[in-house]
Amino acid sequence: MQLFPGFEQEYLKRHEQIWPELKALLKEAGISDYSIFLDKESLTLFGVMQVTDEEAQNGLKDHPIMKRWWAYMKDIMASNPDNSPVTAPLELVFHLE
Ligand code: RM4
Repeated sequence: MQLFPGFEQEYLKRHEQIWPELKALLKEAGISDYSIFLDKESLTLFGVMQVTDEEAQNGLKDHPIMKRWWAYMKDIMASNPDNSPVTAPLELVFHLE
């Protein structure tokens, strides 16, 4: 994902104050150990999460809470016309368990 310049603190603040209902929704969709890292130079955001239920995760994009969060976030990060964040898949090149 891509953050707009000057919104580093605001992005942090919004996630420190993440809505409890969004947190619950993500967990219900089988998401855990969800971290987002910021590359301060490029302002690229890297999300890493465990997903136990791919189907439930795919259904998130149509959920009203998810849609409300994306609408709330679109002023500070690159977004698609449906307000979902612009994302690019990352290729796993190494993993140590
Ligand atoms: C991000 C972005 C993601 C969401 C997290 C919680 O800024 O909106 O889609 O999963 O917040």
